[in-house]
Amino acid sequence: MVTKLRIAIQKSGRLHEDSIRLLQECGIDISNGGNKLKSSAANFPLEVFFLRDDDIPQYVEDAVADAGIVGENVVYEKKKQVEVMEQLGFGKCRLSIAVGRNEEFDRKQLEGKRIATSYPVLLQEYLDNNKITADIHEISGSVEIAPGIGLAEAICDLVSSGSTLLTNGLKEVETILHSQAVLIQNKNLGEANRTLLQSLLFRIRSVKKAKNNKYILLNAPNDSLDKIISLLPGMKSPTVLPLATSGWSSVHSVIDENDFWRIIEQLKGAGAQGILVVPIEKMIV
Ligand code: PRT
Ligand code: ZN
Repeated sequence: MVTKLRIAIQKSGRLHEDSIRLLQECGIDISNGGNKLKSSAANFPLEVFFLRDDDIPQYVEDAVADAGIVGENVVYEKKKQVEVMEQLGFGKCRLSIAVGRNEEFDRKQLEGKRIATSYPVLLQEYLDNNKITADIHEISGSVEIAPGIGLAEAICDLVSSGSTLLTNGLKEVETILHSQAVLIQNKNLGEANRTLLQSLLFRIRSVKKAKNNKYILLNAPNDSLDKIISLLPGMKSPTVLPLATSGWSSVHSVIDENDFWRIIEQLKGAGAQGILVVPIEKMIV
């Protein structure tokens, strides 16, 4: 029997599409599930299980799936025996404490208060670390309405844009955890599946690296080449090709997108013209 890597992703919800997209960017063809529980990739020995995100760490710990894609918030709340392999750069949010918009806040004011949350384990850790005793009310959804209906004085919930807090008259006062989607793996993978997962991870890292980098092309007068090359070190060193117009060269390199905005003025100041910045699909370093 051919070995297949089994990976669990969210069936529907905030991480579903980005998880499918990441696999597709890794060159892996899978349908997005529909009503199915699982789907096999056409061109990689991979089977994808579609599950509720909360269940993914357990399935990976139990080796029903070899690996999974899930938020760090879920991984650290569930405390399952799984290994976090890689942050994936999507599903970013934070687990925060929020109180009524008009309340003064000091950590110590949480003492003896009721705090509503779906993350009792992470909240308890935060309270213990800060030597606060409070009453945790675990609720599974719509945590943000708890203060308004008199169930709690504070909440501990995921925040991304902050608009849910705003519309419920709350303000974010403490961040307990910064979270994003991660790739997790079973701790006792067999040799064959470990090798397959390493090859998937290699692809994921190439895709991630490509996203942060851009291919840059520009024209430069030859007497500025030293300066421009020092600004654009690239993967090894830039490619420099002569232009048809004498005294000019074309310089090609790879640049971190954030660095581009920092050095653009210096490139122009050094005489660079016709600067093009284009996306890179995969980057193997
Ligand atoms: O059905 P299933 O159990 O699989 O899904 P779910 O409903 O439990 O999870 P889902 O799809 O809502 O979220 C999946 C994961 O996305 C979470 O575990 C986080 O890792 C990540 N994520 C990123 C978020 C958010 N951003 C987020 N903003 N998860 C939830 N929210 C909620 C938050 O709980 C609050 O209700 O969005 C609201 C706040 O958003 P803002 O933009 O108003 O601040
Ligand atoms: Zn869930």
